[in-house]
Amino acid sequence: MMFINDPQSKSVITVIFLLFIQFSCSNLETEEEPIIAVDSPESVTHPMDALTGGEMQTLLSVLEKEGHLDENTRFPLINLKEPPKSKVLSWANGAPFGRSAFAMIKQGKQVFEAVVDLQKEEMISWNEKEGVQTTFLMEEMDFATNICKENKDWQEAIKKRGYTSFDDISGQPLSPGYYNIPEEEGLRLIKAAFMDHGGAKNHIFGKPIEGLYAIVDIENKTVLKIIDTGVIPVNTENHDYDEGSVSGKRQQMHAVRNTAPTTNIKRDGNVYSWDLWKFHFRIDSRLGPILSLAKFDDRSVVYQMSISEMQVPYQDPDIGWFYRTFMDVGEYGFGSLATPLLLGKDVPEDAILQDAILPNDRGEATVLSNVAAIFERNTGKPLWRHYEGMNQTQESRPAVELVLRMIPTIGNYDYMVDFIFTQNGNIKVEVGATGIDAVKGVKAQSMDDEGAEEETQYGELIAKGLVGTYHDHFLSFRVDVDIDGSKNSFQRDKLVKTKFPDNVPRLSGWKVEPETKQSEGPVEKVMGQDEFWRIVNPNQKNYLGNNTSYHLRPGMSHLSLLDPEDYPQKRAAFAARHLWVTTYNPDENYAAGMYPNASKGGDGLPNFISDNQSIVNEDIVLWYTMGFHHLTISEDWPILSTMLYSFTLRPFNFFDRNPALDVKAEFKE
Ligand SMILES: [Cu+2]
Repeated sequence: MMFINDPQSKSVITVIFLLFIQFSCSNLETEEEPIIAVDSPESVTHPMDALTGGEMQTLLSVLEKEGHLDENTRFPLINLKEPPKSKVLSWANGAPFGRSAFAMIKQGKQVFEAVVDLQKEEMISWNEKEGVQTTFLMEEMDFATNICKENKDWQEAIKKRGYTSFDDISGQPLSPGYYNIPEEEGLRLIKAAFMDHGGAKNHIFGKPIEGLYAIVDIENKTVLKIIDTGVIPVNTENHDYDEGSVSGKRQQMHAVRNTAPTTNIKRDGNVYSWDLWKFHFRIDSRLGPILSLAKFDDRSVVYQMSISEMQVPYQDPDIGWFYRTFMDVGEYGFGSLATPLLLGKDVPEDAILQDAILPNDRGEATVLSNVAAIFERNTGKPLWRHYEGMNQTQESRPAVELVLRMIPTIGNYDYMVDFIFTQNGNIKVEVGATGIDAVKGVKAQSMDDEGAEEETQYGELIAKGLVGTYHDHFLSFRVDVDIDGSKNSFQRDKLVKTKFPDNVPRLSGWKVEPETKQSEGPVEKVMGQDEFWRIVNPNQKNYLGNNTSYHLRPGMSHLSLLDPEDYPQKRAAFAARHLWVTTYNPDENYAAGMYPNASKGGDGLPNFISDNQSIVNEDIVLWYTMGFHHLTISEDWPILSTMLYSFTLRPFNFFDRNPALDVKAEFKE
């Protein structure tokens, strides 16, 4: 979910939102020069490198030459069109490679997709896409909230709430979802909710102007409807972080530092090496961090890994809330909303920070400073250890890790996305959810108040007059595994109860029954059935004759509870299963399809698996759902402590023995 502040009141705009508002025009009518135009081509040294500013300029030049660039042309998405996988895999360092760009183009109501060869400066394809809604543009989000203020009904509703000026009121440009509502059919809508940001220092979500919502028709530049369900008194409390501590006794602490000033990280262009790991990293405006070609000891583990989509459905049937089922990656963009990382706070003091160069609405390159970090850390835990009581010997090895981090902020929520590499061959994906709960203004100040029960049916009272609405977060990670090569199978090792022989005094135990999944589809996990998920290379064996494999070790993960026939569920079908397996297809990158905004469902994974291809000894892709229900609590307010969720890829008979055996007990100076 996204928030754009009223440009008239920049005092409360955080640094990052200021940055983004600068990137976009303040409304659809005006034009502004880009703040930063990067037109000198940075060096591209790897086929997976993100587009440079110079390449974005080349894309625009080719479109202009072909007559496809005019004043109304906007770019909801521009990113690298990767070379074919076979070419990337056979590419040798220093050899030439092709460069192409993909562009999603919006010209008025029309949507086009273009692929441009950046070296030949030629158009490869130009296709119109009908019946789809693109990712929102920054300028549309600004426009949607500003136009409401010019609407008479909106002004009346605000005056009715005691406001004489509109200066302290901000709008939230919310995506509309899809609900088969005839008067909304085919329109490009933003649904807006409003906040009073007067006097707010840290965040502005504590003073919702509840009961007042607007539906804005972006394409026709009109307010379709103002909805006023009645006045709810606007919260007057102070929600600043330095107010209202629980104990009032906490003292400033002596420094607790995690520093690794002697870096073991080597960087060659966008290829990083650390310990036995090597991988490529780039930042994409839609997906955020993309990890490619991850190898351990020169053996392939992952061809590519990134988030592919996220859905955040709220659970309140209220007219101002039911539609809130945000698809943050495809509707807003995880890379374009990446935020600066603060050394010593968001990341360790000696982290290496990296900028992103991403396109704005007009396709011009802009720089987002310090939005990615790479660092190593000593976990303070043993990687392995044993105390041998028989002879009183002890051996321990310290567990150090490499972490790659970005933190997109999608309006009220901040998502820390980490890729973590360990010396024993694991890759862990960890997401930390923090930021601000989306709250609904209610009359109840306490659960003892009359009416409080009714007002808290779909959320908890987390501050006076504020209900944290129940919701979920479902993230789909696309993991193109290449375990020792591209041809892999997916195996479920099911643990089954066994009956011990009658001559054994004990009754039962368990053994493993492996099952190779035959064709594309979701993995239906049965409650009470313990199983291990493995990606197996049927063509490679370790020295003991076991096929090499990696274990996908899931973390705690919840599934969607929505009705399968419900539109939000159909639009984010991925959220109803823990895991999906498909064959590799370079055009299948987004779990809910290329155009999730106002989609009716069916695209993405349900479409990818519809041809039911064999996945045995094939190039396969895993789609892991990291889902969590959020029961809001008073400790969430006024800001959420970071909650962590993760899954891990862990070697499973991939090595002949423990690959961390030779980790040294001492660090060198
Ligand atoms: Cu939440």
